[in-house]
Amino acid sequence: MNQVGRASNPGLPQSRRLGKVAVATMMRQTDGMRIRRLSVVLLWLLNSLVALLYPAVWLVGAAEPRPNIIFILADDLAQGDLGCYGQRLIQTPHLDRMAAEGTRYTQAYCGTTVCAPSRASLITGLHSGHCPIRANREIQPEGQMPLPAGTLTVARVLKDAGYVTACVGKWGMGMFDTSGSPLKVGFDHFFGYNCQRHAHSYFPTFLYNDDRRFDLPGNDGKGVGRTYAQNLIADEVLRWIRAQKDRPFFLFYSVTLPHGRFEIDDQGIYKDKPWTDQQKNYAAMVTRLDTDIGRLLALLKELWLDGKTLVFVAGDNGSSFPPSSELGRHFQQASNGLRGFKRELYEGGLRQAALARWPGQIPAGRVSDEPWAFWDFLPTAVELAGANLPRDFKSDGLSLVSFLKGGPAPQRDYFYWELHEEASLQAVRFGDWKAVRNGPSRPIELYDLKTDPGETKDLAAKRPDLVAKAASLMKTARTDDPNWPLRDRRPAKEAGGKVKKK
Ligand SMILES: [Ca+2]
Repeated sequence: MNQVGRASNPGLPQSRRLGKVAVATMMRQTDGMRIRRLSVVLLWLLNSLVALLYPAVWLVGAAEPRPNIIFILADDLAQGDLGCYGQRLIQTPHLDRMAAEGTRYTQAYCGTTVCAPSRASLITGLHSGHCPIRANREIQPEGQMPLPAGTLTVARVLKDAGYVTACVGKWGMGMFDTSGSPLKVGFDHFFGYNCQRHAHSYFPTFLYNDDRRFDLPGNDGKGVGRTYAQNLIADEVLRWIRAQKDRPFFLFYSVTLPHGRFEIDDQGIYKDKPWTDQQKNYAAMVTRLDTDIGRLLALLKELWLDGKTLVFVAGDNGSSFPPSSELGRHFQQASNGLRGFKRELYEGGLRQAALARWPGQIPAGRVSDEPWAFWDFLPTAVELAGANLPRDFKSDGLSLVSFLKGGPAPQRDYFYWELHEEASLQAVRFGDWKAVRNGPSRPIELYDLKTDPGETKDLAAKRPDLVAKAASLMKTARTDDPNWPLRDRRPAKEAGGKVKKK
């Protein structure tokens, strides 16, 4: 074919050039040679036809390759901490670029507004009216109330579908010797803090690699030390991704930044600012989160995994401090124009910073104000992985795959949340209506999020019909669980939420 090609007219399209020269050449040959040549040409034409049709065959006949899935959950990150949501004093260039290269969501809802139950909702595909963990429930001396044996998780579903899975960062849903160990609910690998209280220190005296504890000499667990834990965690994330680059993987990167205590090994670009140390530390923690996510995104590019990997970034609950606090006043980020923060079920506690990036699949630069929630993640991952769910399992969520790729958000009747800290709080959103009840004996408050996103005007007295609907949903959207009775005050024996390890 090369010889034929060189003799042809360069002005003609290659197929015509080849055909014309091939026919002219044949006429100079003997009959035997003509037949052989004709066979060659026919074979060439057949090959060309197959080559032309091959992409269509591929598109119709083969499933799309399954993407890697990374969910980065930042602890107590507020929407307003990030430049792409309006922050001006704290630098987050990588996340801002991620938003420009992907989609930014303004009404992405967490599971509920503290760490453990928000995570539990994310990984079980259940809202907090069905989830087995509906509060932070402490176990002494280390760990939190474990996920019950047999809990279905997104990690288990993906692992069974052939994904390799890891959780790196903080866990908070059961120590290694319980049914809630990350290594028993579908993760092949764990690295970091198992216990949430332990994760309050950024200079801990030890961490875990899988279930093996290792010491960090030179750390005292009290705010000073030689090893900043996030540095090890960020390095482990990169090491693990590198090791898995040839097979589909799911990474739950549960970053402790920027949760208090506000500790950092280097205040970086904020060192010389005329701010308090706490303000410098907080800004440096958010920027470190940004830098470490930037390292992860750069590695995906280096490994040519960029177009094969869906990356989510989200906060796990609203800001941990009020707008009137030292940090809130300075950074003006705690509520971002919304009401409430962590531990409350108003929008400031529930709406998270949330970005999704998957080049070629998720539209770049899109900003969506359509609501979705953490319990949608499991069905989304199931669809992307082509995985199957057990027949007797029903997620409260809906797959977001079409929405992520630029379509409308899936329609649903309502979103539901509850939280059991002091009182049992409940909230429900249907359409643009939002109802909050701060205890079973308290009145239901009603807000129109379309005209009043800051939840300032309680319309309950004007719309008893909607209050009745909310009351009905607060009853029917949940299942009773002896661990989580609806009550107005936590009994004194549970003060601090502490339970001795059995
Ligand atoms: Ca949190």
